[in-house]
Amino acid sequence: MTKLRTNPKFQAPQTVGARPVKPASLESGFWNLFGIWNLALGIWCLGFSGAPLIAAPADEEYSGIAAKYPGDKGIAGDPDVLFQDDFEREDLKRWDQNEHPATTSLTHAPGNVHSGKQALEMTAVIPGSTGGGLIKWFTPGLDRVYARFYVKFPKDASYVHHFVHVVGGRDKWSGFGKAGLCPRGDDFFTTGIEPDGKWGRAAPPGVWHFYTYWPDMKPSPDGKFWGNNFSPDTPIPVPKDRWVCVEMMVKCNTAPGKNDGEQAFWVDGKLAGRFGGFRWRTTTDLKINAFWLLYYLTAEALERSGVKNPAGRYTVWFDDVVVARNYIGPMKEMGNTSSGPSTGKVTPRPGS
Ligand SMILES: [Ca+2]
Repeated sequence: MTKLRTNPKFQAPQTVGARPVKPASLESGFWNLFGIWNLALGIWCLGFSGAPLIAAPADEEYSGIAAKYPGDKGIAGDPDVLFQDDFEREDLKRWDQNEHPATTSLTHAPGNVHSGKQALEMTAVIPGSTGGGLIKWFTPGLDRVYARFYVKFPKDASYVHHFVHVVGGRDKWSGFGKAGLCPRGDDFFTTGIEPDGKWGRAAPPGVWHFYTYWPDMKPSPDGKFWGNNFSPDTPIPVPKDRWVCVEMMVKCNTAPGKNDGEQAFWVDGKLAGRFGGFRWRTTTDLKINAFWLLYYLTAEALERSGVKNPAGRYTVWFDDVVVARNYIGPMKEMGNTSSGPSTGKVTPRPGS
């Protein structure tokens, strides 16, 4: 069932959900790929009223590709799966780009592994390094993508600057390095599922939100176009010292003149935020073409959140990445025949 209320004043993205929800809040944010930063800008918020309220597809929350593959065993062979990495190999060659090999490595520490014997470790050292980034490109590009990953922040985690992104690009790099720029509609769009520290008002690492660049985004007070923020009405804290399953979805608008694109994310298999009304592109030639497993941390990001001495070593762990055409869902435990999602640590049987 679809419930739709229109408001001619705003043609901006709005929340959509399985049931009518309050209108989304849209906040300007800060995109800083190269350390550009302006503390004076502050957080600027726009509220939207009379938003379209749309019923979301209900099946995504209850079934997914991973439910068919306990322990993710064999999931890479599913026809809807585009990419998978459980980090059990001795290299990272499944990825097309490793931006910072010196601070991106495999860990064998059992406490920091979600499944199997290995996971990915990214480290930022302030001052000195900003973390890590693994990029997987998709050729040809896609009109809808789901990306699921497990992440664990340490118990003493601090804030981050930017995090995991889905990127739309005309070519490999057209979606990267666009800090402060509004997309034209035929060149790029990006959205990241990120911990938002809310300038220190949220406990580190923060609460989950989307940080988004698209052609109809709003400018910031300085006249530049920093990513706009999309947050659930109920803040969802990013946990520390435990694994959490995060999945993001981006769906392109179906035609240049339509603003029927969407983005959504799930935490531990539960829909956490769904936002509609996006005109991601002005040509269907522009498609989603990259998944960016990003951990980007700067002294500026820590200082803006009230960290007085940002110098230090900051680590995060990733495991069990899957990118697919349809909803994936959390890893199903080995030997668990129920249809419900599992979110705990899973160790596949030997030989799996
Ligand atoms: Ca693993």
